[in-house]
Amino acid sequence: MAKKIFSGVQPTGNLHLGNYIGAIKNFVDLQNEPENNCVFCVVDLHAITLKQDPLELKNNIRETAATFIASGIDPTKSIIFNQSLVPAHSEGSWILSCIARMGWLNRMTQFKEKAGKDKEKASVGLYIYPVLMAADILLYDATHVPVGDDQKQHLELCRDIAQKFNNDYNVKDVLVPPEPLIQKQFSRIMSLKDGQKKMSKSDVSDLSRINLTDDKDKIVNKIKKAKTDPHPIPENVKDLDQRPEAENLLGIYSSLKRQSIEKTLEEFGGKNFSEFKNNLSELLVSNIEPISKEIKNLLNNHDHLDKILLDGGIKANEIAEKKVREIKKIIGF
Ligand code: AQP
Repeated sequence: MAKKIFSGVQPTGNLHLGNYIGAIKNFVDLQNEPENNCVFCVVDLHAITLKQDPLELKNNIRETAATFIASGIDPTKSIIFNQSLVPAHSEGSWILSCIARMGWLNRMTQFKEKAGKDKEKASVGLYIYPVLMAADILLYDATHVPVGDDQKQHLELCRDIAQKFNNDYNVKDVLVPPEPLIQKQFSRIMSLKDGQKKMSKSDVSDLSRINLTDDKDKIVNKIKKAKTDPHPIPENVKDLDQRPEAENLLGIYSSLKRQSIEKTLEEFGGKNFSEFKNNLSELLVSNIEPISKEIKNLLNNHDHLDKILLDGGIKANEIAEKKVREIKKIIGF
């Protein structure tokens, strides 16, 4: 069945292996099913929920677009644009913030994590971030949204907002509640330094993540230094319980090899980590180094990248603006 796909990535720098395995690699697979219609957005309006340096933000918008393309997203097949080019996202977000309930937003764990202890000082934008995300998705009638496991709760909220709008205004299916596409396995890649923490752009330690711009030497060094435990690799999945670092590294390997973790354990069960790490490094280098080189290539031509984003923005605007007009008419504007 043809799917309408929407997903976004924040241009906040340091795009990493977690973003690749949890999101971007799946974007490419979905795009390559010819019947699908895909929209991939550099969500720069989301990025400013935390303070950004203007010059860095501009660079990061281009770098995120370059990462999409270098990873295999083809602008002739998919729409690639940055969110701030399409005013309907902000307009739709305001309207939907009048549908969403405070109680729903109060339950969002990502706000709690990102706001930290001092919630009073967090931006209002950070609090209503999931409403903007709902607008992003609903404006394109997206049926499926590929995301990492950390975005599951935001997608449930998006479905609630869509259903409440349809009920409140007594309209059927004007806003389409989307299905999340979250991989069953390897949907949360963990830090290389702490198997209990998500691999994240904002981790102060660069050794905690493989950046998609890392070269061969950096990748090999980071895997060499990645935390493991003193035991050999087990032969059964259940023996990975309580061994989060081992599970994470084996998961990364399995995901890139597109095989089950059981198959990986057949290959490496009983062996020590140094042998496994050599294989993992090789696999990572063969997957990530071509992307990293292509990102650098693409970043040498800003005009080319800006044109891709602008052309994508024009196409996205046509779709999103039409939807906002439909919503405004229903509301009585
Ligand atoms: N560690 C991860 N494992 C699997 N998927 C992940 N994603 C992010 N981290 C992991 C998925 O990547 C997509 C884009 O994420 P984003 O850039 O919009 O924002 P994020 O989730 O806030 O990324 P970070 O790295 O976690 O940033 P910080 O450090 O700022 O919190 C999403 O689909 C996300 O699920």
